[in-house]
Amino acid sequence: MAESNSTSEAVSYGYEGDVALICVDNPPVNATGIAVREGLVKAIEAINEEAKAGAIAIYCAGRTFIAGADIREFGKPPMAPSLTEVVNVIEQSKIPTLSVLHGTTLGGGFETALGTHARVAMKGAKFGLPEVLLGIIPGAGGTQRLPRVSSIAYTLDIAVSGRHAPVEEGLEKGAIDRVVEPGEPRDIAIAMGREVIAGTLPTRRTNEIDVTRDDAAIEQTLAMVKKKNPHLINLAECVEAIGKSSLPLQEGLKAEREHFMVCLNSPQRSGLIHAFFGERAVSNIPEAKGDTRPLGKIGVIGGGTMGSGITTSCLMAGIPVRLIEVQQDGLDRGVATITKNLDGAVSRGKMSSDKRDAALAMLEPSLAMEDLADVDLVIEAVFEKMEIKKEIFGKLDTICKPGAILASNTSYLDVNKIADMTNRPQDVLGLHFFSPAHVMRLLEIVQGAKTAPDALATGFALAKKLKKVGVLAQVCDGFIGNRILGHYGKVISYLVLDGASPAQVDSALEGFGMAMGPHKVGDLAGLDIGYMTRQRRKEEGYPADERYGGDIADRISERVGHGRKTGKGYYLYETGAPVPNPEVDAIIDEVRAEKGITPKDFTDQDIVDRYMTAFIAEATRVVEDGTAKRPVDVDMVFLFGYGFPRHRGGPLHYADSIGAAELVRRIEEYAKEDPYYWQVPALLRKMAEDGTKFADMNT
Ligand code: T1G
Repeated sequence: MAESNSTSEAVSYGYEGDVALICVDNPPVNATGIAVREGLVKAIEAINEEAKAGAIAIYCAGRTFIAGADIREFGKPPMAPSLTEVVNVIEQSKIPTLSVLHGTTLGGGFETALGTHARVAMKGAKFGLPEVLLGIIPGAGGTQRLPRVSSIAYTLDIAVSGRHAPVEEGLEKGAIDRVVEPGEPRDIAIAMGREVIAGTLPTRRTNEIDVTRDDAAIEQTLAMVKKKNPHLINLAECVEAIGKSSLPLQEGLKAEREHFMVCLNSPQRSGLIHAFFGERAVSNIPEAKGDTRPLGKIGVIGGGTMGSGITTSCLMAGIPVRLIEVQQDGLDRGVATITKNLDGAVSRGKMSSDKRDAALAMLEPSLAMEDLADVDLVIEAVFEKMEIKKEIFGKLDTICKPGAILASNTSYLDVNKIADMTNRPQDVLGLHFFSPAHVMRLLEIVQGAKTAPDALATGFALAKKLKKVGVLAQVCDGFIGNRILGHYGKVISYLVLDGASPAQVDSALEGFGMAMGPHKVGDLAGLDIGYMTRQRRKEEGYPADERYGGDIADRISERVGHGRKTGKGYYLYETGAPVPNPEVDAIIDEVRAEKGITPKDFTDQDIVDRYMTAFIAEATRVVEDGTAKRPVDVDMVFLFGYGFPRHRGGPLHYADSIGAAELVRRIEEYAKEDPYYWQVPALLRKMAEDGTKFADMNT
């Protein structure tokens, strides 16, 4: 323990002269679990009892001041004292209290600091109230105390965005009282305690400060959040709570608690916290640990959309890239796209112009594949034709140095076949990026049958360097994401064949939380991509019993256009905003007539239920056959690669809210129409029988 008297396994206190010191030491981020809460209360009470100190300074050991409540406790029965009670005890201490902030003081951590009478922060540290990112709101006084030391407007900014703010900004806004040079938290605690005693560091008790109402800011923010995020109930609850800060403090805290409990009990909280831990869980696997190979310099083959996006991502992470193209004009186009991507990052405030210049300086374009002789890892991002990839990997096998990793960005082709084109299959794996590759965070890391463990671990090391979410996938057509997309994409075509309009399907799924309906997505990406895939599959031969749902889409591509890039597809784009295209209705009627289909009425809920049941069925098979390691890996693929609504946690987290028995019932009902497409996965039937949930498989 850092101090001589421990009041719990995570908190101790001691004295330096007339400054009392309370140290919180609860790795990894000093979250306010029960030991911290109990320890803080006992320490404050003991010091006031002993009455030997003129000031009490709270500091933390380790990498950061308290980074929040312990998220792992959510959903479990609450244990007293609550953090709200702890913060009240700190604030009501007769002896003045202060806190020393370093690292990232977040959520309940910053609320604890707001209970102290002065907040001193180290230069470069950050603070925030990110609870809304977890589907909740600040629940230990943040919505009531920050307006008192700063303003309602600033509290709305910080608490509704959930952003991490620099302490220097907080100083300007009154949230922080002093910013000091970085140093040992304990030393700073002693010095600042002495300043409180000397009166050179002023103290303020928020329960003695009234709030200036700002109803305009409240109303304006309420309107904004309801428009921007209609699915997230917690944002409005947060704004309402902040609006009650003009009440006396204890009444305001009570009101905050009521708003907090509405959110805590919502499925959104469960989904967003699953997303928080899931993002970390996917790389917390044995395959991602252990020895890795160097990542000093990377080669990228292909300067098209994907190759230039991948190159941009590596350059932004500070990794030099040698970009290979076969023609000068292709190479020039690639360099121009990369330059545009980097300029976009600067204009979006994602990087400084100096960093952009430095990144560009690390780009070495070349027409000679031989220039890849000294790179540590090559990412092939050329046309999705197996013959082309086999030829390239055959050459790389002779050009690249021993131990260099050879990766393909293929989105569905067999990585094992590619590996067999080389004498080094142990160096080969798939690194499937998602377009735009310098923006989308998902990276499917595809393990070949012979991929060496250190090569696979290096794939995860690269994901971390690129700040991507690396998910392990096994080889199959489409790996995890595209395989499941390929399945549920069919149910969308069946819905339109059987009676729904493309616009109704889009609107129903956007109401479920999808950022954009599938037909709008198709128009945006280009309908020709799906058209070519369907023709390829036709050549390979669809299963005889499979109901072909592509006739409508085929005729749209053949007669109308490929979406936005040709000015029309499912929608018309003359005015910019998408308008349903009447030509499509004529095609739909024509195909239904040819197939003798009498259109049925579907409610929006019918559409969501069929879509999600198909989605979950294939996702279950992907877990069942081991293509994905666990349900959480499938969830993260769709949160970080496909725009699945984050507050739903992902398709299999959402499946647990429906239950396996109901899902089996639905599939059996739908199977009466189409027994080939609607089949119950064995795993799902077993779950229905034994009551297990997907969450039980995520350990
Ligand atoms: N509770 C429990 N575990 C946490 C945690 C938390 N609040 N924050 C981080 N961890 C774990 C994380 O799972 C990982 O564990 C390890 O710490 C390192 O985290 C009442 C109710 C602080 C910026 O939302 O944003 O307070 O995988 O890998 O990239 O109003 O963690 O090693 O086993 O992310 O350096 C509000 C969430 C909570 C902050 C550090 N606080 N955490 O990032 O490391 S709600 C938050 C973060 C609340 C009050 C309400 C980040 C970080 P493991 P890491 P990092």
